[in-house]
Amino acid sequence: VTYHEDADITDLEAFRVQVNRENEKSGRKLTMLAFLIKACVNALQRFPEFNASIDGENLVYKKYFHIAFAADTPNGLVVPVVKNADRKGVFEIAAETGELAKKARDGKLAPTEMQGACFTISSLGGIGGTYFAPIVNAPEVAILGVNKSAMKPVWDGTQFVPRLMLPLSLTADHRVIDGALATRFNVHVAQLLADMRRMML
Ligand code: CAO
Repeated sequence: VTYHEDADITDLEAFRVQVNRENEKSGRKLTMLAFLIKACVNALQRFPEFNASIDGENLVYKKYFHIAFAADTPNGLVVPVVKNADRKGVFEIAAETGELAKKARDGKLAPTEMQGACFTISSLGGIGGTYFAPIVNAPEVAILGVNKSAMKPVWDGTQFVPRLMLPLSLTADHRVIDGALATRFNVHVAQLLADMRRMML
């Protein structure tokens, strides 16, 4: 089943642009994908049911956090893996996803760089789309789809204000994850993206 949520990334995107401007000379760059990976790791820690895989009749809970991301290449879709993403900062993750995506496009990914993921993110945000229903990358039990953020009028209780909204689509295997839990996971990810200070809570 796929569950949809919009995350208000107005402040996060402003922060990302500001930090990238500050680091222009060093060549280091933050991407929205890196923040998404960090937010998902936090959500997997909060909701361990998502950090699991189905092995025959057994459900295996993972204590590590390997996050896969879909990469579009001239030879089709490949899914490289950022290992131990919980132990890496956003700059490190952004650099690693950049390197893995380049290797993927060049057809140079080693099999070990595409194995062992706990959870997958499929980001079409650089291309477009409003929402989509990604298919779970078995034996994982959930995948997060992301589309292009857009400025939308959001009611703040007094007036409509323009906010940058990021569409999230979480597909979860209903044999393992109920709808209430999936929606809690989505809400948590959206809250983290709306205010990254929540990562410290
Ligand atoms: N909303 C709006 N803009 C976004 C965005 C989003 N959600 N995500 C990225 N962008 C912007 C980026 O900011 C970037 O602009 P700047 O260069 O000005 O910063 C631009 O789009 C290009 O981003 P990108 O997509 O090249 O880079 P990325 O790090 O966001 O993503 C990767 C890397 C590998 C995920 C991406 O290149 C890719 O291959 N996406 C396709 C995945 C796919 O095919 N999924 C479907 C699989 S089937 O389920």
